[in-house]
Amino acid sequence: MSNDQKKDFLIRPEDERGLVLEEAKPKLKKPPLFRVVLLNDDYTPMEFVVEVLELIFGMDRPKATRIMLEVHTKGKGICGVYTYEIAETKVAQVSTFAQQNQHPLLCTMEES
Ligand code: TYC
Repeated sequence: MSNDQKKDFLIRPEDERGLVLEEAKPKLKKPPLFRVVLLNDDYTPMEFVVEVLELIFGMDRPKATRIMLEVHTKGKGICGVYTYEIAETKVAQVSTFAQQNQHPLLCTMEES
């Protein structure tokens, strides 16, 4: 029997003590992302939409105005991309704020 064959019968000290450590597998997955989308309507004032974009999505006035006009002309526009719970919270904040001010503004989310 060769020396290599003999080695196959040896129990390594760590196995003998029932302790086998596996190498850690880094398995963090990126979370799914969701676009928060604002929809156009004929009644919500432009100034109110700009305020929503500033207050809830942290945009400065020039960006908020640009996104509002994009929604106004194209029918919808993306306000931001977030993980599920943050997107859900943004949608709820927009809806609550619009209802409190009696505007029909609609906001939805879609998976990116
Ligand atoms: N279309 C609206 C108006 O003319 C303005 C508006 C813009 C409404 C964006 C909703 O998401 C919206 N007053």
